[in-house]
Amino acid sequence: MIDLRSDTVTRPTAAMRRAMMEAEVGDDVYGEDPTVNRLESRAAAITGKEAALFVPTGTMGNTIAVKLLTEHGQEVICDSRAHLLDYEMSMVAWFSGCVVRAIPTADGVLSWDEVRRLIKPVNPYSAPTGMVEIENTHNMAGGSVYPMQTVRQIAEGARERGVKVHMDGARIFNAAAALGMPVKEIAAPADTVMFCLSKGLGAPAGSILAGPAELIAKGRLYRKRLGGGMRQVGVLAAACLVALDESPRRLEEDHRNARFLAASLARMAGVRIDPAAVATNIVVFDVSAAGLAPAEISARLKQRGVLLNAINDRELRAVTHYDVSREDCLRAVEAIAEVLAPVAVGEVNG
Ligand code: TLP
Repeated sequence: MIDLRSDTVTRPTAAMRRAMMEAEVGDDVYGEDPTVNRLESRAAAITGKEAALFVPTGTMGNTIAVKLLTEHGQEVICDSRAHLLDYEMSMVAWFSGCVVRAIPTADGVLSWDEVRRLIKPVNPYSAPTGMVEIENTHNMAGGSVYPMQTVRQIAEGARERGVKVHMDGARIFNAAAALGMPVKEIAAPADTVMFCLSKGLGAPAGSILAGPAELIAKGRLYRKRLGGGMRQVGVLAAACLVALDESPRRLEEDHRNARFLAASLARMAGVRIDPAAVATNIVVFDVSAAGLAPAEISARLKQRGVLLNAINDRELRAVTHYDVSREDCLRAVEAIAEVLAPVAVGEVNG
């Protein structure tokens, strides 16, 4: 099977498995797991923040960030296809008691002008704005990367108005590779940043929430409340340390494979995609003119050994990662062409 459903499907490398076996561990709820402590200091340094917290998932990292940066009854501004809004089981409301103000965007990238118009001060009617969330790279918008100037404008404008900024940097290392810029520079304007070790970096599980030390100390308590106190979790942190050492430098290869997929898809009848907009490892393409529903295309591809997810009734998403080679991408392109070809000439005839 060629698995392009997500970069979450990557399996730990031999080096990660070795590190897991040899990990020095302790009870992390007591703060005594030396490998977790090493990972957290390393993550703080990488993100340029005072402190970092190891959490089991990106969802938990975002959930804790929203709780730390808002008060009950406030509003969170984000893009309308944000992971926080569509894929996190309404934790913004459930855990933090906030509502989401979603801004539709073409490419997942908010502008300060749009955000500025929606920021609400305290008044007797509205939910006051507590925070803005920036998803960088943006998953469902096709791995788009925020221009740094936009991040800085949003963060500066928000700060002037007493509004916090959280960056969902699940794939911030992909943004760093695309921009040729260190992660800490990308995260600098945000109050808190979450990144995942379990996506393109390939660790079996784990994410990081980084920010000011005082907030992260409080975040540790929320992590416990959410059931995320993990004891001898150095076995996972050890794999995450290997992921930080080895994986970022090869992300550009995933990006090249994604560009290859996008360029090949752009030549197919019934497919709409702008290959120039593919900046990282996610390729979202529109098949509404193909005459087959995305879910049906996905099912037919599965029969040909290619896994791809439909993300709505118009689009499919292909994600490249270290378990798919250029050869695999070529085979995936051939399979997609095969599935779409009879439709393009009118399947009804056959
Ligand atoms: N994304 C997953 C699915 O949940 C859709 C994927 O396959 O891409 N922020 C962003 C931007 C994400 O893409 C994800 C996961 C998360 C947060 C949540 O991370 P986990 O899955 O660790 O909770």
